[in-house]
Amino acid sequence: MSYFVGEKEYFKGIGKIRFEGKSSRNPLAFKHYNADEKVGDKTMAEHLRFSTAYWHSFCANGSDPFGKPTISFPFDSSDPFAKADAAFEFFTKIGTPFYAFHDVDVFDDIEDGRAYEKRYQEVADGLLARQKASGVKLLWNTSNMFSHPRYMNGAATNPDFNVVARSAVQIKKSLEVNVQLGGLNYVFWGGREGYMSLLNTDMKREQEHLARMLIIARDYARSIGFTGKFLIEPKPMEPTKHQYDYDAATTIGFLQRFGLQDDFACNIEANHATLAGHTFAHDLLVCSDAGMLGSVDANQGDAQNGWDTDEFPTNMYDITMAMLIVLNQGGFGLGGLNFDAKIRRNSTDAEDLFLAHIGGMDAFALGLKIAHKIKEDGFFSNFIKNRYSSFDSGAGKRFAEGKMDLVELARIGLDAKTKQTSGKQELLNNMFNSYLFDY
Ligand code: XUL
Ligand code: CO
Repeated sequence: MSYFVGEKEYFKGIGKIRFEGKSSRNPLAFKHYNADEKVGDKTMAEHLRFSTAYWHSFCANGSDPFGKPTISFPFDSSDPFAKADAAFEFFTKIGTPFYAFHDVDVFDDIEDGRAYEKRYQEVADGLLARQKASGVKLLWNTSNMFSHPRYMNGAATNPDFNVVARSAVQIKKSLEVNVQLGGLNYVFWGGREGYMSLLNTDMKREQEHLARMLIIARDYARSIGFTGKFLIEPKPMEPTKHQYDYDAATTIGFLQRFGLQDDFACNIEANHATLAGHTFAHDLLVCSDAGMLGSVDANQGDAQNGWDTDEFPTNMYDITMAMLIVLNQGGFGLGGLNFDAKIRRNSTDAEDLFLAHIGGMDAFALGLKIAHKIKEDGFFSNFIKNRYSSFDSGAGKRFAEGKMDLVELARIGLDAKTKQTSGKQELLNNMFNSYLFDY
């Protein structure tokens, strides 16, 4: 595998990032992520399926509502092929086997729909060549239908049909590119699919239009040979005040209502789950329980801020809980761990992007190892199982299986002896810490 496919090396002075083990003090080495090391019956690379996000790593320049760009790239940002060369150099040096992008991350957006299609195709051909040269694969692509001013009132949920139709240009072309690049999933994140005021919004109609768009996108993609999963990425708000894909439970209900549950699953982003007032683990488990946990946008928010800070993940408690849920469902399937995360605005050294990914990959590798041990030991799963054991036999079992009516249940209740049973939360917290910190 070559480290870079272009003529030029962009990240000079930084070589392939290698595993050196936990005693290493080399900041540009992995302490836990050892791609070929087995955890249970799979290698770490097979379990974790890391992906680099194009938009944060090669597009976001540090500008925010208060300030200008701070981050300068080692490539000409207006040249999509130079950008792609730098991106694939980065993927191969850091060792993320997958990547993900929006259409307008890989080339500058074009107003004219036909010119947009033509340019996207040229760039897609270039991406395919780089995928082949490097072995890096497409975890998912998506269409950015939230940045352009035409989408200020929504894309598929826009009250103006012409805007809905223009958004279809992007979806259709992105699906064609996905099939060409062998994408495993296709993502819909509806940043503007929601409302700011009910005084100007027909919510029912907008949601029905959104479902129509998902249905016809699914049908078209299947007709051109897409065999992967469609993923909806829930987020409660930001940029819209109220987004229709609020959280995992809302999204799953929506998909089931329109009969989309077999083709679609969720892409759960940690910082979106916390914005919805949940934990990362909560939204993961809601999806997993429904058989609809497709993939993860790995990041974390800031406990004191009420917005999407998209920080690289470092919180071992959250990460270990996440990996436990993924292991319990037997892995990611077609999904993976996509670092939808950005370096801070004042992290301006070229190596900072590498350090950020190393931290995230090491944290998930460590979380995987701990979660594997927790699963093997079975302490928590046995505790939970025992807690519900009164439903495993006799009357409790008949109730759970739907073989008991309310009259019989109440009759049993008249003589039932209820007792206090401790939930043992402190014991469980202490046990979890003992796994995390190995004591
Ligand atoms: C926005 C977000 C998006 C999606 C893809 O909060 O997470 O980048 O992941 O559109
Ligand atoms: Co995301």
